[in-house]
Amino acid sequence: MVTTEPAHRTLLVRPPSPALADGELTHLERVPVDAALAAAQWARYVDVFRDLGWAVHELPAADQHPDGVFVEDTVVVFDDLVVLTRPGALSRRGEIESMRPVAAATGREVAEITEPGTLEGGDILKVGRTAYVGRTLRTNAEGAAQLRVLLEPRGWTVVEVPVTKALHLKTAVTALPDGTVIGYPPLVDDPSVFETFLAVPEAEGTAVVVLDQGTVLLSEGAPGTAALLRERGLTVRTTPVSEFEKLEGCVTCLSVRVR
Ligand code: CIR
Repeated sequence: MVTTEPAHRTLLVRPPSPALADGELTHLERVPVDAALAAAQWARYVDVFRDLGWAVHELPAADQHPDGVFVEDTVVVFDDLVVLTRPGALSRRGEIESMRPVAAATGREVAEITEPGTLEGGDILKVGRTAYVGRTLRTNAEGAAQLRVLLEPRGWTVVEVPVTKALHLKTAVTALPDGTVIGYPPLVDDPSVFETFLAVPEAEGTAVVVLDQGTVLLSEGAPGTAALLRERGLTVRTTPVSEFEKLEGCVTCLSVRVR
């Protein structure tokens, strides 16, 4: 049987700013960033999805926002609800403006985190109907509370997770297609908050994007994690994101997957 992949999955992305090297840093030391390499890595990352039949929606470049490429932090999708965030990093607040029309164009209901709440998408990990919300320097109690008010009536369970060793919750943990939470132990405050937890051997291995029930996308910088996940029967695709990892980014934060 021949099946054609309908473009019912849309990838929201924004090209890297020429000022990427000036992006925010919280836990890492600043090191030189190769802007040309970053642009090439970004294009390769987008191609992974394009080749799989995803529709790609490219947001306008936001050259004045060094961290604008990390679109995951600005919007989070829950079923038919799109939540525009309010970044905790002041330098990132302006990224929301250009995301507003994109959120509206999804045709879904749009809600927005408002002052004094702050919340960044990197702090939201969805596992089944549970939304784990990292409490970090970027996502405050009020932001988490506003999200809870939006999600609980829609049948979501909201679990707040203290995060002190990583920028975002999803810098420390993400989830495999079967819901197993994976993380790099030195970055995880308390793995027992998750129903299941699998330790991976590299910090770069904590972030996976679920491409389908049997396939994940992982940083090229995590060969040990790739081997571990393959042993579990997963197909692992890898892509280089070293220039974004220097800015505390990863494979999840370079896009928002609308499906
Ligand atoms: C920041 O500190 O905001 C950026 N340099 C990195 C954001 C990474 N976002 C993410 O993992 N969701």
